[in-house]
Amino acid sequence: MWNALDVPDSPAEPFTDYNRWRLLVNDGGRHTWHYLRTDEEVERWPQNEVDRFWLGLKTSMPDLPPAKDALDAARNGYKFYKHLQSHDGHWAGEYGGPMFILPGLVFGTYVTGMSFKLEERLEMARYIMNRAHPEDGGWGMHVEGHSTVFGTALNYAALRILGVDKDHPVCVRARAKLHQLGGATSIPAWGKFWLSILNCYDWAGNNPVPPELWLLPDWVPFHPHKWWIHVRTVYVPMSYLYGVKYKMEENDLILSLREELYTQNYYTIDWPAQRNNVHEVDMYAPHTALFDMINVVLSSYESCILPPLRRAGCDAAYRLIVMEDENTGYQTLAPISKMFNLIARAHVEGPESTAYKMHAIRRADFMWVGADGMMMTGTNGSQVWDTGFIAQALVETGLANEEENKESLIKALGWIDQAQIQHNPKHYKEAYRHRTKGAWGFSTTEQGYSVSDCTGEGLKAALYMQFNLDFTPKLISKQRLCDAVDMMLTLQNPDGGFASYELIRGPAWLEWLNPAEVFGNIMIEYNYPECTTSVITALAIFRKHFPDYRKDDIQRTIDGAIMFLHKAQTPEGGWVGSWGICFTYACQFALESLSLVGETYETSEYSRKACEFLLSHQREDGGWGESYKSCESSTWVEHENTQSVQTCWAVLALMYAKYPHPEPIEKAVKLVMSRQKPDGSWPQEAIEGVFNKTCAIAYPNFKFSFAIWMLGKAHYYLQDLKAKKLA
Ligand code: LAN
Repeated sequence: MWNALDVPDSPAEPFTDYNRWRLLVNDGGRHTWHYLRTDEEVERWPQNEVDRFWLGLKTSMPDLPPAKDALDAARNGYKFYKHLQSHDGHWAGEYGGPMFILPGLVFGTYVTGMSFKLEERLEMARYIMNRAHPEDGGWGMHVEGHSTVFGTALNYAALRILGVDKDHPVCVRARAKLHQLGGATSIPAWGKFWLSILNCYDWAGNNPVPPELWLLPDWVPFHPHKWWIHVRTVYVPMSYLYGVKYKMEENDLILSLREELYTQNYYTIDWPAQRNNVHEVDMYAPHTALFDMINVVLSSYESCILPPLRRAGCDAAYRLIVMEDENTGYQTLAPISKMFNLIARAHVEGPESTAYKMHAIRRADFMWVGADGMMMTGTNGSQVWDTGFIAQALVETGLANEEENKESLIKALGWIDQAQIQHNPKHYKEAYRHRTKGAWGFSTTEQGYSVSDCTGEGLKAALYMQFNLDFTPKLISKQRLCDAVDMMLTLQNPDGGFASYELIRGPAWLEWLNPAEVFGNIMIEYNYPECTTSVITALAIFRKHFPDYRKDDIQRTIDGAIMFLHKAQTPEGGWVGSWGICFTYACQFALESLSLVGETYETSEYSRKACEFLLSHQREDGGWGESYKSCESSTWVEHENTQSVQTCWAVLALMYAKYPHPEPIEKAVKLVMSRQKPDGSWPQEAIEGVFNKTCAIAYPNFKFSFAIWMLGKAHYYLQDLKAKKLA
């Protein structure tokens, strides 16, 4: 057990000295936060603007002369944002939002006997406290969500393990909320799983997660290699841990948690009756009858498992765990699988092994200190994504050519150059991986997963910086640009759309077997308007420079994608966003795609309908604002406040569609300019992103990149409209 943390009642002020935290950026954009304990270290390693900004400390960026016009506002925006560029050329950023990730870091660390530095523990506790729901003291699925059993039980247990006393006011309040919800028995499946690992929930209360599925021949339609990559990658270590029924040893804290988390006596709970007990506040995707039936069958198998078969299943899962670790430098695809893999490796190989040590070290890639404490991030960063957008924004707005920005562009290109993945994974087909050669991922090359749209945005950024600017070195060879194209062309699905990491591998009915009641559309890949657009716009720009390379393939791909986008438009005229909130996000992408084939407001019914749809949601103040709830229900839900980032997406969409009337755009530009602070930055507003329908996730750099992009572009767009009118 870790020693008790004596923390103040209020988490408002840092529990550590914030002047001592530093973000170390190395190895291709790797982020790790360090706490400097001695004054000597502080002197040797001064805090910089990047540290100060993300820690929420006062930056030293001066107030700027007020912007005269939209382009000037974009320029001021970049004067500020340039200071957030790291020395290696990329933009770092906080990638928080989900509230079910940090508990996993705490639990995995605890059950395997790893440790945290005291300052990390203090700030993790503070982060959790700061995120308690102001009204009821519980926690939700994500930072803006309502309190759920999932969020509350996991974060409560994490706080206690971190060392916060059960009589601390935050714990008392949270426990009351949890008990009001009926206690942890009705926690959703992934919560049951974590609590079982902690030995605070009986394995008999879980639906089976049999590792034997890995022994099925690959052609079986529901073989797990056909599942969406995130579910599959989480399922691999889960099935191993379930197979061995891993649980940590009892200790006083665990015994106490068994009392604190439940409203009834832990030892009298009817565990098998809890398997499908999920509280309605948590429920998004209820089990289907088919899934429940399968679980009945699998549960009876659990009482008479064939030990050699189970062993073989566990061995197969374990082999995949090892391959995943080796493919990703022990970070794995995302933070949930990271911690499950870590536990499995520790269980098999012990604390002296390289795997244990590497896993312990690579936890740091996900540990981010923000203004409210230390969180675990959704991936090891969003490096390519953020750098790709701002690079394109600077080139398209002409700001890239301004003398004072040239050096930053050269650095950004250098970073994008090294961020292209040039090889296929070490363990490739045998680990069920898709090609990576030529791709860009979402974060770093070491993490090494190709994503369709990250390749598109990475390629566009590279092409823009290499070909549209005369002062940049031409770092990326034609061959490598062609590799990116080849890679993207492998990802088109038969109906023309593009999914996220891979082709859609499994049948649609696999969604009926979704075990995670809290997420929707997770069992297989789906086509997304966003991903589809990033790919085909990149292909179109590539084609301008290399018109002969795979000419017919590129044309066929674009045509197919446009057909997909036509079909995906909702009857109201919008597109449902899956990775950003929500319609404004997806419309921006879809209309960019349509513009590629000359479909604009004046030439295409699809484009016109989309513009009318967007304009019907423009507010009096000129902006747009939709809630993350739009993503849950796939229907427009207004946010109580206008959002700058969404306003930028909507205006970009209208400009892609060549919307001919200036007024709505002018109004929106004014709104975004009015939100700019005197130092050129924009304040943080509501959360920007989403995944799996229900979980919001933060893209705090969007408020810079999309504002700069939109304002700079709108400046010229409005000038053109005026000129046309005069002519
Ligand atoms: C991301 C982040 C980036 C995102 C985009 C590139 C924006 C998107 O267009 C494609 C999908 C992708 C790569 C994506 C997929 C799902 C992720 C990895 C995340 C939203 C970040 C966190 C999330 C991951 C699933 C979180 C872990 C939780 C589980 C349910 C396993």
